Amino acid sequence: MPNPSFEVNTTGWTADNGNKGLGNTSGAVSGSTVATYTKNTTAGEGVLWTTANWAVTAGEVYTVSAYVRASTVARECRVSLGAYNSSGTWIGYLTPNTAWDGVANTTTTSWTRLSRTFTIPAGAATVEVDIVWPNCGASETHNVDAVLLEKSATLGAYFDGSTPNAGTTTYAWTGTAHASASTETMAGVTPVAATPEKS
Ligand SMILES: [Ca+2]
Repeated sequence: MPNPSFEVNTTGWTADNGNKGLGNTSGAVSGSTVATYTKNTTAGEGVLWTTANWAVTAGEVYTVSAYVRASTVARECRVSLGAYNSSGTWIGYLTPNTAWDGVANTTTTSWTRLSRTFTIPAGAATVEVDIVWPNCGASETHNVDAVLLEKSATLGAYFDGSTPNAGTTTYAWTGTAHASASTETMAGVTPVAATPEKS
């Protein structure tokens, strides 16, 4: 997914019922900056979500994760996938495979990693990533960093295209750095040269 670590800007993300920005007041999970979500002056649901969405097929399994931290007041937060049908009509948040997985109370002192695994249901054509504070206080600020969406049933370590290569595992952006998807490639075994046959 594009812009998972908020190192350049907040392009590709939309703040509902509040405003988005960049911050780094207490350190980042990945890189040096994080996204800030600041609720408007009315308490209620706050959402930071990806403006772009991704084509999916029924039966596919995805795991989405994000690191969240409260700036001022600890709050319940969840990471989710929201789905649209083939006409682009909002279906709603998908039901996670494990109820309540991925929901936690944040703290102001450390990062909490939330994750949820979803099987794409029939009728869903695209999904977006949603970071949701269901009961956000007025004017509160919360931080998000290192968002990962993988086509996998298991939660892996966060990476993006700027993650330093490690051994034979390499990382890259599929396009412009921080504005495209990321790849993690593990080098295959070098083929053994065939032994020439005697002629
Ligand atoms: Ca970051």
